[in-house]
Amino acid sequence: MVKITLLQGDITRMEVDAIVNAANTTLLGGGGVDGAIHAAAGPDLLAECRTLGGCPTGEAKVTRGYRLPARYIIHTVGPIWRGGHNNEEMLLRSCYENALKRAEELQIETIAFPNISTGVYAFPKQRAAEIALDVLNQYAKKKDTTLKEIFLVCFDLENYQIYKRLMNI
Ligand code: AR6
Repeated sequence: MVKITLLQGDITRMEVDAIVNAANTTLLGGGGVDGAIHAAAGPDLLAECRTLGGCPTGEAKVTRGYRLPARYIIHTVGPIWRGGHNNEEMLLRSCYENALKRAEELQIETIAFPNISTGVYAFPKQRAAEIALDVLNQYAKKKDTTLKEIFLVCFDLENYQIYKRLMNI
């Protein structure tokens, strides 16, 4: 069983093996959590990102964490919300699934997720939380994984309260 822990705070401060970034398809930085991660990790992160050739929506790619406490960053690209009939839900699900795949390949024990797509990309927060918890609760039942704990790090109070309600805490 993998433990799922809800927190409110800044994901760049997390002392975990990997943090997940909500990036864009260029992987060359931006605002929101992406901007905060690049600012905290330092310029060597951008240099490594330039070698990756971008990342399609729903997929995930790994870099080192540089000046972050986290050893790795798993960059995923959430869907931009365009009304809900453009495969947004499946793509958001893929972000969580593919980030977990990368974590398994790295054979790490702890990972922290932000609330992918719920900022600049405007995915409705309640629905995004339901999708994230659906994937993570399913994954938590797995026995053949090195992962021991998954942290859900909410930056804004609204997301934190949505997750608290959905997790009955
Ligand atoms: N720690 C944890 N969560 C954070 C932090 C932080 N330091 N800062 C913001 N959040 P967003 P998106 C939360 O906009 O919607 C970027 O420009 C925030 O409250 O960062 O996937 C990229 O380059 C929200 O709940 O990502 C892309 O162009 C969540 O992170 C685009 O934004 C996601 O908000 C991606 O948009």
